[in-house]
Amino acid sequence: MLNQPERPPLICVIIPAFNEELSLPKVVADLPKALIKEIIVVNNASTDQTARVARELGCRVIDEPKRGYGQACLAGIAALNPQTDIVVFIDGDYSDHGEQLERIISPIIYDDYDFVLGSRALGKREEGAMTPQAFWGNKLACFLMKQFWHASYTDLGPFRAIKFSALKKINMTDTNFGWTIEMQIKVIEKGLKIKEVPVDYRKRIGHSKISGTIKGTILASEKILRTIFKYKFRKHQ
Ligand SMILES: Nc1nc2c(ncn2[C@@H]2O[C@H](COP(=O)(O)OP(=O)(O)OP(=O)(O)O)[C@@H](O)[C@H]2O)c(=O)[nH]1
Ligand SMILES: [Mg+2]
Repeated sequence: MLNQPERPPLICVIIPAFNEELSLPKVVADLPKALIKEIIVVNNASTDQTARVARELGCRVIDEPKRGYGQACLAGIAALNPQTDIVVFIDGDYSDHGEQLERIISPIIYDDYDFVLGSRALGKREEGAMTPQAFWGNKLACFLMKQFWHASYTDLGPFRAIKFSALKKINMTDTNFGWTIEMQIKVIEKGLKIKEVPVDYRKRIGHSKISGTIKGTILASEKILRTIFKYKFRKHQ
């Protein structure tokens, strides 16, 4: 595994968080700490006590004043310990099941996968956890990735793991809703070893910011489609 079998892999978790003071304690409590070197909470211009709560939970807090899901993830990556082997992303709203982290990292550790996507389509979804527009929007995005890249994704889920070396190769740039699909397209284009595993999903704690609002749904759908076509039709250097 990871070319360094003499030591256990160094695993860091990045949690992008915008006003998640209520859910963060549960997210952090469920993560299997014995497997994790560090949890980085990126406080994305929160107006609540997200940063204080995260610090009290023993997380490293990075402040990112510029809003955006991808912006927060990029700030987390920039703060990673250079020795990191595996980077895990998980949402801060307690929708993902952090206790399933081992499912996400095991294929990297034992089977040398580069990227593992937690698929909510393959796992159990609590009723109402995903809005129909999010579910079908993701299905459409996966269908287009199949047509354009022969990809066999079933979801654009946020709970995912990637080797740090692979993450450096794909040079992520999206600052908001295109983040998850950018990563999925780029790992294919780089010829990396990809696997999906089932993960469960439940209703978020706190207020919905994207999929539960009309504006969020339109903006996210538009951005996801635009990202697909941008990578499909851009000129290859
Ligand atoms: N919406 C949003 N989320 C952010 C931002 N920065 C960080 N996040 C975090 O990104 C994660 C995903 O955002 P969510 O609002 O849960 O997005 P979603 O899961 O698509 O939709 P809902 O759960 O329905 O709101 C959460 O942990 C947020 O706190 C941001 O600028 N906007
Ligand atoms: Mg959510």
